[in-house]
Amino acid sequence: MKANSASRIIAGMMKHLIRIHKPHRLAVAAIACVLSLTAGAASGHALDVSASYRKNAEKAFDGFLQSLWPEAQQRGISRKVFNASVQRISLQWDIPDLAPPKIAGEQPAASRKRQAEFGSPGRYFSDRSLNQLAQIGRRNIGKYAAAFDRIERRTGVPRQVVAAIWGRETAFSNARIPHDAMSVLATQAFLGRRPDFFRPELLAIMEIAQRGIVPVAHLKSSWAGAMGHTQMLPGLYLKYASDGDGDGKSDIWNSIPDALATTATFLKASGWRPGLSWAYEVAPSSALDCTLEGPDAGRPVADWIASGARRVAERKWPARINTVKSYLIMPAGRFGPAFIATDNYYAIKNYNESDLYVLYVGNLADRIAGGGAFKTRWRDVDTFTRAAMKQVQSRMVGLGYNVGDTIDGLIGFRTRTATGMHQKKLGMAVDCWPNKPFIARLK
Ligand SMILES: [Ca+2]
Repeated sequence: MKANSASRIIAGMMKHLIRIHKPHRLAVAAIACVLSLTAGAASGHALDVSASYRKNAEKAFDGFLQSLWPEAQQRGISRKVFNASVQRISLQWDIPDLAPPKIAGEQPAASRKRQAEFGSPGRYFSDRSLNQLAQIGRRNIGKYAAAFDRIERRTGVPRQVVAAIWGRETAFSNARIPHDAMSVLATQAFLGRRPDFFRPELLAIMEIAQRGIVPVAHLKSSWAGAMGHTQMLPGLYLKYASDGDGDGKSDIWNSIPDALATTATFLKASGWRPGLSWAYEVAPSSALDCTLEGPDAGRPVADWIASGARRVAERKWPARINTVKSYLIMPAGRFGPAFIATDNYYAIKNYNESDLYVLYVGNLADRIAGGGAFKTRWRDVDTFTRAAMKQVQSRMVGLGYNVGDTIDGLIGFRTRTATGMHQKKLGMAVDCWPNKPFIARLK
């Protein structure tokens, strides 16, 4: 693919999120892969609102912004900074994931949520793009060696892991982040699907403006409000801001070392344990009970080994690992790789709650360190829309199973373990994946 046409395709994909500038030839395919994984990247999600709704909403929005003043004041934000923030904020009607409230008797339909079919996690793990990203990652680890040395000394988080998050989030800063963070966060807090989540983030970015770390015009984000080279929300920045280049301030928007240091500080605070891998892939022949997957069934590694856990490719377990608390992870049930994960798995998961995100970052980190693909192949599984999977989950809740805090249509570990438990009860093969023959038995 020619670089020109590739960057056109990428730019089209990223209409609402990020634009590529000066793509490195090698980086183009890898970047396209990373960015296509980014939620909401697809276009065609804009709201369809009448002129009257728009006018009334703009007016109500002004009232909403003014109503934030008491909380802003409590946070130490001055009237001057508050007024300047309110003045620069404008509703961003074209960002995805909006669900406008009823205003003056009118309520437009929410913007379409992406109803992508999802199936085997295998499609996220393209060897070609992961290897290209790993190559770019190694080059950047060389380029920023001094910063990574300091970060590792301070946090104990390996450079490969921090670099992998950087690669996954912005393709090593090859992506440009075009949105005004304040306006995006205000829009999400007023018109978005999760106003309660975004309201404190909006106040947090006003607090960042109050601190005057960078000019307010530098506060750029994705359409979902994530900022800087490693894409952090304002609330996380306020908690974990770190100085990676030693100039005394934490500028995650302009300084790559600062962004990397802040991300590593977050991982350390999320329970990163130095000296341990994020996970150890285990052979399918280990035949571990897939209903024991997840954070609730943690136990010492020695217990898994006693239950038959063997590492892939005859690898040895590291020394002194027997007493380390660990967890079984089987993202595709018995239809893909299985892992004995450490607390470091959940530290990465704290950055992004998707198991596939953790696996992607973990595998990219391993590849940057010289490793390769997972040894067990992802096999084909039946695919579902979220709406269809929600129905399946509702039926399982009706049978008394816990499929997670919400019926979300995603096949997370609770849906997988509940599937396995019901398969046991029905006398079916226990694979912990809700394939069609299993769903047929739910009716
Ligand atoms: Ca700095």
